[in-house]
This record gives sequence, structure tokens and C-alpha cells, in this order.
Amino acid sequence: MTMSDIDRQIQSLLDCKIISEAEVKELCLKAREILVEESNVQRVDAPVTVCGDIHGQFWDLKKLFEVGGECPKTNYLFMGDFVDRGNHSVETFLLLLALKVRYPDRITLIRGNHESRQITKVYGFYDECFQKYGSANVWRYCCEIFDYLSLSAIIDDRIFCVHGGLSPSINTIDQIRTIDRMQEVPHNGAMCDLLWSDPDPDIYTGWGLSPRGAGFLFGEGVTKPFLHTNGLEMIARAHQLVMEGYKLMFDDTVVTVWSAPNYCYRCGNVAAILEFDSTLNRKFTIFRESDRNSLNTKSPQREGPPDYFL
Ligand SMILES: [Mn+2]
Repeated sequence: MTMSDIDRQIQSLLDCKIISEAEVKELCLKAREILVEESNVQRVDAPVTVCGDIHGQFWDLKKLFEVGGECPKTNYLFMGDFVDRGNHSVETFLLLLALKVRYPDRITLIRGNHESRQITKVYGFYDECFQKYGSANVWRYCCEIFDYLSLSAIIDDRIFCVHGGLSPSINTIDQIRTIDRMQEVPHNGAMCDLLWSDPDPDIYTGWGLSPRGAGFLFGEGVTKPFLHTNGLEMIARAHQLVMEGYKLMFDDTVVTVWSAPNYCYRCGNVAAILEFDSTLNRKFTIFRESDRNSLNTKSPQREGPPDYFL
């Protein structure tokens, strides 16, 4: 597979057209070679634009690139939940993966709780692969790649980025580095918590039980010591719908970024991306859903609760 093959695949995917099963297989092989070299805590340099959940909302991802700038002109960090719920998980994930293969230093992809075999079987990605390719092969190739995605990133040694949040099993960044991440997301433990936990303003210290059935709720009283211990300034995470697109908590030590506008084509929220410039100044950009979504009349979004571990 040459660069011009990849460029052609990117062009096709940018038009929301799928690539062949054989091309997916090869793309995944190439992506695996890149991802296997990445750390559980991937180092990222500013300037970088940080994005939250996408959930298969392909036309909104294109809108995101319109407002944030195209990759590789803009550096991107996507904090997981690329698939499920929306109508175009296949095109969304393959586009991001193809960009990763083409511009490995310009785009960072970290794993969300939906990048999992068990969850994608319930929330749409499995069915969509079957519908678009007539077999589960593409789903299987993608799930193998999910196992290679990094668990977190740190921007300029100061901003810790993760899909969900903190874990009672993790005090130091070095502990994250020792996790064997090349596996399906476990039902509990450090790796699970990083992808499933949520900040909760009603808890100060200690850990709360998560209503999601996986991960924990954590408050300011565990966030600030974690940041201090690790010489960090802030946690950037995704995972929770925010009607205003982003939300700062705990004296600006935690930010939630949500990048799926009008989530599930019905929630009425705006989306956000968070740009860190070269000196880590923050700039949020809000955007609304793409006009193209209204053309999606068939195959409505998946009904059901927000993210529950089953
Ligand atoms: Mn999530």
C-alpha cells in the first residue's frame, strides 16, 4: 500500500464512501504497526486541538474539520468514542484511522469505552459493518485496532487527556504506563476506569459508584492531589454529553469536551473543540450540527440509555 493508495482512500472516505474490505484489512495492518509503538500515555506537543466524542456522526466530523482546520494543517487529539449511535461509524472510524496512517504525528487517537467488542455489538457499529460489508470481517479488523489504541495522552507534560477519568487504582502516570493495554476493555480495574469514570461535583473526596456500572465517580479532592503528584495542570476528558459543548469543573482542573452536535440527531446540544496554542492558552470553538444530517432519514439512531456497561 503506497501513500497514493492511502490518499485515494482518504478522498473516498471524506466523501462518506466506504473503501473495500481488502483495503480496510491492509489499512488496519498499517495502523497496527504505528499504534503498537505508541505509549499508554502518548506524548503530544502543542499546538493541538482536542476533541471529544464523535459517535459515528460523520457529517459533523467534517464540520469539525471545517471549523478546526484540516488534518494535517491542524494537529488533532481525539479522545475516543468514534463509533456507535450515529449512522456512519464505519466511515468515521476509517477516515480517522486513514489520517493516522497518513499523518501519524499530526493526529492522536485514544480509546473510548465504545471502542470495545462488547459495546459495539449493542450500540450500532457491529450492525453497521454487517449492513455495509455483508459480513463481520470489517468489524473484526477494527476491533483488533481498538485493542492497540493508546489509553491517554499528555500535552507538553502538563495536560492529561483521557476518555473517562481517574481510577482508585492509579496514583501516578507511571502506573498507567505499566498497563498491558492490548486487550478488550476489562470489566473493572485501572484500564476500565480510565475509559469509564466521570467527575462528580457532589463528591469531594473518595470515590463514588458509577451509575454506568463501570468506572467510578471522582471529585475535586482526588483530582487536585493527582495533578499535584504528577506535576500536571489539568485533565481534559470526554465521555459525557454537555449541552454547551464543554464544561470546566473543579477550579478549571477538569474540562469535558463533547464534539457530537445534536447527539443522536435529537439531543439539541452544540459541540465543542478545545484548541491549545503553543503556550497552552485555551480556546474553545463551538459548532452546530451539519445540514447534511437532515438528509439521514432512514436508519434512525439507536435508542437506549447513554452508556451502560452491560
Ligand atoms: Mn464514552
